[in-house]
Amino acid sequence: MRTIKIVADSSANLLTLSQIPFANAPLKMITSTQEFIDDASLDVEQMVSFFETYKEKSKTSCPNTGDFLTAFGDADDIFCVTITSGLSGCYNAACMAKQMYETNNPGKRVRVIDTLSTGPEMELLIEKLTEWIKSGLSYEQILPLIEPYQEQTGLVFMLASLKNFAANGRVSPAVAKIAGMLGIRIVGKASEKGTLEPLHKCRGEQKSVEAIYSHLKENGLKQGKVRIAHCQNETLAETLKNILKERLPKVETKIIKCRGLCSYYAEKGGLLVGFEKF
Ligand code: X90
Repeated sequence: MRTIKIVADSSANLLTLSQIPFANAPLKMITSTQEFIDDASLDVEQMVSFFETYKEKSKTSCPNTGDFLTAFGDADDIFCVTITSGLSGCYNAACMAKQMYETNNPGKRVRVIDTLSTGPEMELLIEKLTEWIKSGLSYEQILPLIEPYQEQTGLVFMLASLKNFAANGRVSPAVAKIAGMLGIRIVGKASEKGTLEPLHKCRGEQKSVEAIYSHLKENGLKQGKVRIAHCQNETLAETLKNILKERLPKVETKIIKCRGLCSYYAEKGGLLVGFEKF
């Protein structure tokens, strides 16, 4: 029997999977004096509090090739799920790791998947991969199913600030300015190219939740799955969950806490919503 493993960078907010061998390749949040590694040992709440008051420069860095090789371990067949190549070097590092792994271990295979997204949309794909593997499909049978499934999922989010996006040159200063205004929440989506696309400026959280709901509905959600990742905003995540329960009772919703990377960019209060377009 060939062993199958799923590997994901830490932006997927997953540390373990209960049914399938899994490894997390951690990103890092870096300041001039400290490094936060986004693995199981990270105290996310402490990190968020730290960045709330930290005024100096900070940045993030993706796992390197070696980190991905460590995550691959010695599995025969690997699905390696990464954050969008439009905003991070993760995908490239994973591709280099794939080349080395396959060269050094003839017969072993790695499929690197650029999700053009992050967080809960990555989680949906990982759940789907798990489902396929558990149902007995082989690696070869699963490969052609991945892209069509990716086309059926989306990511919408609500952020109170784009401070860390702007600081790292991942969004234009003009967009960051809007998101910095008191009480204004930016609702946006992952674009087709895997970049941040602002959709609405909302006054207050309740309006932003309604904007998220409308987006889900307009993009085809009827009975599919929704995964809500939040950065210390359980209340708003619950609000959205209740709206979905009431208006689209067939939808199955799960709430997740952001780990380090998503928390760093989403900042306190931020919400990321992965959904199926059916
Ligand atoms: O390589 C690195 O240093 C990581 C850079 C990651 C930048 C994006 C993180 C996004 C976190 C915030 C809202 C979602 C925006 C999604 C756009 C595709 C989550």
